[in-house]
Amino acid sequence: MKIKIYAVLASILLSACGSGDKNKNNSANTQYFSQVQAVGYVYQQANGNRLLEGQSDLQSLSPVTIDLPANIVWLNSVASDNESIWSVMLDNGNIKAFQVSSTNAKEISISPNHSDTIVQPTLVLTQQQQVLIANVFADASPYSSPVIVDKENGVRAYVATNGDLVLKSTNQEQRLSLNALNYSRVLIDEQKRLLVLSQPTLSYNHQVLGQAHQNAARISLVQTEPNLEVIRHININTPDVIEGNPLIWVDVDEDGDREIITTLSNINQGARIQVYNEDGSVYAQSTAINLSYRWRHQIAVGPFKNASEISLASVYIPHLGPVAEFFRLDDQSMSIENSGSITHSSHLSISLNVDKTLAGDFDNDGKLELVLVERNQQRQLGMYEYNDGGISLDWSLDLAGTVSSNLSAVRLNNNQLALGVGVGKQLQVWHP
Ligand SMILES: [Ca+2]
Ligand SMILES: [Ca+2]
Repeated sequence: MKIKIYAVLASILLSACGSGDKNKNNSANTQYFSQVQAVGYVYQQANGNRLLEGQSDLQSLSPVTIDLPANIVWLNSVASDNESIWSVMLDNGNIKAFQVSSTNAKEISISPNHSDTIVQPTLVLTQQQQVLIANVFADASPYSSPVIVDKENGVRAYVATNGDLVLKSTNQEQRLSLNALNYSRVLIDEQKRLLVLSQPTLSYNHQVLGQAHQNAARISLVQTEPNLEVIRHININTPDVIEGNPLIWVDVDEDGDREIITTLSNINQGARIQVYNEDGSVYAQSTAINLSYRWRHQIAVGPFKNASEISLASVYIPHLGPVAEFFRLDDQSMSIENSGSITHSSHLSISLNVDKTLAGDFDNDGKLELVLVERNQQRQLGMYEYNDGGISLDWSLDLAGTVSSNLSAVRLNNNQLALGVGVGKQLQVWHP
């Protein structure tokens, strides 16, 4: 695999670091940073798992509501002691940030504060309290978020528009000609290895992210140290493809090795959940839907049923007739309990926003809730719990408007959870 290393004139690039006062008609510049304190991804965790640790009682809180001049497309959050910082990417390209507490919200500076293209942001808070968007604006795909590889030195990895996977720091750039999908998430583990979708394919004509976004025929496992290099490609054999981008890369059976959770689809059977070992062998797989053009949306891995069992929460056919599914993962059985149809869903329409859902304990009862959006009006969040008889709507939060962004949640330093969502021109945050 070809690696190109470019020396970059760090002094020139550092001088381009934004002050937050940039002329908003100019394209945003890529910023260099170091000593990262906290990172906020639209998909919550850098391993793709949309699960929050910690707990809070959101039902006892009134939301803090912030008015904005345009609709919120993407929402990111990080903790700042027992308060939190929220950034919004608006549909006019403006980017704003707010420091939020249980009773108050104040606007704070963020850099850049405008992007000519709507990007999927990664929010960074440095130890010097700078609030930054970590995206690379020169050649990065706007449909993918950069991941922070090295917090101390601000090294990040991203998918370029030409399909390269790029590792970038202030004074060095390494590129891998990976044929990565432009919407692929870049996941990372504790060894600074990356997981990326690659090898676009048109072999199955059903794209849940939008017609312009092909499916993937390959998962690439990549090392970043000592050099950016492919460890292994896991090839998906026809007629199967990987449909959608919410890969999850966690150790589901606590044997020390991570598993890779994917949604595979084909024209004959629709979608199934397939879990790979890192060597490319199959760890477990679910049964298929057995209807073509029907998708499953894998969301979060955690102890949904009880503390001693690890399950995957997924939504079956999220657009047409959603069913919440919990697959047992830790014993490889993929045994499943269905709720029957539910009135909320995780992916409300064909779009790149697969993040209108997450999981955590938001009512302080020690059990996880799967948070979904009401399907018709999209003005309510539903909190679904795994019960002995199946899955039920436990409680809900009414919203001030229609959901327009991803859901975002953050664990504060006191272990409490805050939850936020963009509803058109308003940001609502339930903050303990
Ligand atoms: Ca494992
Ligand atoms: Ca709970």
